[in-house]
Amino acid sequence: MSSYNPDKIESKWQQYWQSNKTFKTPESHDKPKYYVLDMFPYPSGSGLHVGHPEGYTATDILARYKRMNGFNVLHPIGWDAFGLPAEQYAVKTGTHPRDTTEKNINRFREQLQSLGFSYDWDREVNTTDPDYYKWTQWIFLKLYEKGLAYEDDVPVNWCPELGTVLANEEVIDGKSEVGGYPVIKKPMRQWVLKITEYADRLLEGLDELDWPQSTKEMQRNWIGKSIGAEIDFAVAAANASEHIKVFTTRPDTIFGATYMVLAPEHDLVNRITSDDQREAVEEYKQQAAQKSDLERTELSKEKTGVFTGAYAVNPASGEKIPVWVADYVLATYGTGAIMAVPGQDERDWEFAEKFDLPIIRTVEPPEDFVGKAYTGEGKAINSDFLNGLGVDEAKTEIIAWLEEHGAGKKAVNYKLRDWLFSRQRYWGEPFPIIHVDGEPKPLDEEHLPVTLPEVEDFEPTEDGDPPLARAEKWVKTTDPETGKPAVRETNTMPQWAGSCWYYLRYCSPDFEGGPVDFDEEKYWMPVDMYVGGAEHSVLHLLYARFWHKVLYDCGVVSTKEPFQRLVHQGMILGEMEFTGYKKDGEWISADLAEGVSGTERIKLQDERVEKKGDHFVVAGTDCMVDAKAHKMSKSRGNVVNPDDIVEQYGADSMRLYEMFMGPLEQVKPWSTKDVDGVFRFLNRVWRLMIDEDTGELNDTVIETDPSGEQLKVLHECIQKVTGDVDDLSFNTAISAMMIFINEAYKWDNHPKSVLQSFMKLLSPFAPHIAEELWQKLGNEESIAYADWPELNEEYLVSDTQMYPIQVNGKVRGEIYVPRDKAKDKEYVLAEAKSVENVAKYLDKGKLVKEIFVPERIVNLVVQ
Ligand code: ANZ
Repeated sequence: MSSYNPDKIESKWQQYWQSNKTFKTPESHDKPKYYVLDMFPYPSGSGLHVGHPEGYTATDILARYKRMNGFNVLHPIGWDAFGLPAEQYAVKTGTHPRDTTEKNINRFREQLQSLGFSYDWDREVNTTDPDYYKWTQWIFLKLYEKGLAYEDDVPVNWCPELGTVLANEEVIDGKSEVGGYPVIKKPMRQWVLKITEYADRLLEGLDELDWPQSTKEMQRNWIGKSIGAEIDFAVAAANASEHIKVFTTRPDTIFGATYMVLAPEHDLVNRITSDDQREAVEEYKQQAAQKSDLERTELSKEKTGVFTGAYAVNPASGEKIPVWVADYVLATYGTGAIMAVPGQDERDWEFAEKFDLPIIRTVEPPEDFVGKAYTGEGKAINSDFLNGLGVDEAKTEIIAWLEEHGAGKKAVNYKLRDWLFSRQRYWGEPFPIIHVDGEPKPLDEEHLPVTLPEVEDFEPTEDGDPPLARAEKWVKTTDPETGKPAVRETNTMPQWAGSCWYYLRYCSPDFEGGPVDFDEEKYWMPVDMYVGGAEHSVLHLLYARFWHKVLYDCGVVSTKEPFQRLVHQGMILGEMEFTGYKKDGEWISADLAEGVSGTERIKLQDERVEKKGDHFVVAGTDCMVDAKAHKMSKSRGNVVNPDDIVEQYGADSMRLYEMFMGPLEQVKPWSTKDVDGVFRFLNRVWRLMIDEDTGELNDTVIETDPSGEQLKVLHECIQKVTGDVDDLSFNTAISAMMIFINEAYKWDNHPKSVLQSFMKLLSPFAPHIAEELWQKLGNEESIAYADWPELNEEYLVSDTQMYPIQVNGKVRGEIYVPRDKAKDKEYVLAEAKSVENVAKYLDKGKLVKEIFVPERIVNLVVQ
C-alpha cells in the first residue's frame, strides 16, 4: 500500500533539508539577490496560531520561487523575545523569563520546521541573546553620541497595574494596549529618542516605497506635519511683559480670533489668572488631569472651560480678547495655546456658543452654506487689509505682515513626539549607561554587552524603581575610565528596540565588527519583500525606519530605507458561525427577524445551512441565516491550532489551504472543511502518478514526447502560476494547478517531462509532496534549485480550432477542425453541415444564408 502519506514524506524531506542545509544562504554575491522577510514572531506561550503560517507560507513560496529563478535568496527567521508576557509569568511563578523564552522558542522552531519553511536556520537571531543585544546597545550609544538620546523629566503614561511607563502608541483610549489597565500622567525621569529630528525624512522617504497606501497614510498622519504660523499675543493690563504664543494652521483667520485658550497645564495659567478666578481655574485644572487626551479632544464632547480673568491683544485687530482655560486644547501639541476663531473652527464655534463669546466670520461661505463654522475656501471678509483674498493668498499676506511687525512667523508643527524609550522592567536590554555624580555617562564599546543581572524578584521595588534596582551589586559599579563610584541605569529598553534592526543582523549574523557587515548589507539590503500584520503600520515600521536612517547617517548601512516592498496579510477569522431564526416554530429569514418579538435564535451546524446566491439559507428553505466569522479568541472557543491541522492533513495541505483561502491581503474566515478539499487535490496529484499497490510510478507515466494538447495544458498552467506568483495571487495559482490535474486525468499517457514541469510549479506551495514525486520521477537532486519552467507561448495556441455551429442564431453543435484548415471556408462549412444535429435542422427548410466568421463561428440561416 502506498497511498499519499504526508506524515511519512514530510518528516523525511524536513530531515533531508536540514541535514543537507538545502536552504543555506549562498555566501557568494554572484547572482541577483532577493531578500524576503517575515516579521519575526514574539515566541508566546501558546505557540503558533494559524495567522502566522499565512504570511510565512506566502514568503516561503516567494523564496522558493526566486531560488528556482536563479536568485540568491535570503530568507531568515528569528525571535522578538523580550517583552512583558514572559516577565509577568516570572512575577507569577518565579520562572526566569530566560527559561520561559527558551522553551517557547524551541516550540516555535519545531512548529515552523514542521511546516517545511525554507528558512536558513544558521541565521536565526534572538533579541534576548547578549551577542545580539550587544549591538542593540551599540546602536543606542550611536544615538547618544549624535545627541538623539537624552534624559528628560516628562509627564509619562504611567500604568500602575503594569508598574511601567508606556509609549503614547501603547496607550489606547486611556488604557494600556496590553491588558487594558488605566493609564495616568506622571512626571518621571526617562530616556527619550529624538525621532522628531527625522520627521521630514521619515515623511519624504515614504514616497519611494512600494507599500500599501493605507499604511503610508497612517505614517503620514502619525507624523502629522502642519504648516502654519506662530503668533504672539501680548497679555493686556498689568502683566504686559507676558506673551501668549499660539500655533495656527489658519493665520488668515486672525481677525476672527475673538478669544484665546490655554491648555490647563500651560505655564502661563497661574501667572495671568486673576484673583477672583483663581479658585475656579484651580478646580478646573484638577478635573482636566483626570481625562485622557482622547476624551479631551473628541469633537462631540460637550465643551468645558473657565475664564482666567485676563485679556490679550489681537495683534492684527488691536482688540482686547479674553483668555480662557479649556481642556480641548492639549499641552503637548503646538504651543499648548490657541487663538480661537469660532467663525472657521467647529470646536471654537461650539465653545463660543456655550460661553456666549463673539463669533466673526472671516471667510465668506458660499450662498447655499448652512451650518455653523465654515472651514472651506472662500474670500476673506471682516479682515481689513486681507479682505477679498483667497485663503492661501491671505495666509501669505498675513505671515509677511506679522513678520514685519515682529508679531509672528511662519512655522511648522508635527504631531510626532519624541519616542519615550525606557521601561521599568526586567526583561529588556539594559542601557549601556552609568551615572557618575548624578550625570549619565555612556560606556565604551569595549564594555558591551551590559548583560542582565540575576534577580530573585521580577517586580518593581516598593518605591516604583525598576526591578533591576534590586540587583544592588550590579547597580553599584565604578566608572571604568576614572575609577569613581558610579551607578548603573536601571531602566531597560522597550521591546521595539530589538525589532528595530533585526533584519540587518540576518545579513551577517556572526559579524563581530558591528551590527552588520557593510559589504553584506550592501548586497542584501533593502529587503525586497516584507510581509507582516497591519497592526505594525505605525510603531515598528516607523521606529525601524528611524533607526535605519540614523545608521545610514553613521555610515553603518548604505541604504536609506530598510523595506522596499511591504505587504500585510489579512487576518484569519474563526469558522463561519450560522444563526437561524424561528417564529412560532417556523423558520423565518434573518433580515425579517430583527426587532420582532418572540423569535428564537438557533445556532446551526454547517450541514444545516446551504449557500444560495450571495447568502446562506437554512437547508431546504429560502430562509436566510446570519453568517458571521469572528476573530479567533480563547474565550470564543474558535481558535484553530495549526498543529492539529498538520497532524490530520499534513503541512502541504495546511500551506496550500492557507493560500487557497483567498487573496493574501484579505480578511478571511477559516474552514476546516476546505482543508479537506486541498487535501483531496494532493491525493489526486499523488494517484495520477503513483500506483497505490506498488508505490511505483503508474504505467501511464512514460518517457515520451508530449502531444500538442498536453503541451497546451501545461503551458497554460505555467503561464498562470508564474504570473500569479509574481502578483502574489496565490489562490488563483492553486486553481490553475487544480485545472491542470483535472485535464491530466483525461489523458491516456503522462509524459514524464510534463509531470516534472508540473512538480516544479507545485513545489513552492507544497514542497514535500513535490520533492517526493520529483524523486520518483528519477531526479536525484532536490527540486529546490531546479530551473523554473519556461513558458513557450507557441504551445498556448491549440492545434485545432473549435467552431460553434448556429442554426438561425441558436447553437446546435460544434466542430474541431485542424489548425491549417481553420480559415478554409468551404471545408469548415462542409464539416458544419455534416454534424448530425445541424443536418436535422437543415432538412426542415431551405438554407438561405451561410455566415462564416473565420476562427469564431458558423451561422446557417434556414427558411
Ligand atoms: C486658529 C484656527 C482657525 C485654527 C481656524 C484652525 C482653524 P493641525 O492641523 O492638527 O496641526 N490647535 C493648535 N494647538 C492646539 C492644541 N495644543 N490643542 C488643540 N488644538 C490646537 O491643527 C492645528 C490647529 O489646531 C491650529 O490652528 C489650532 O486652531 C488648533 F479657522 O488656530 B487653529
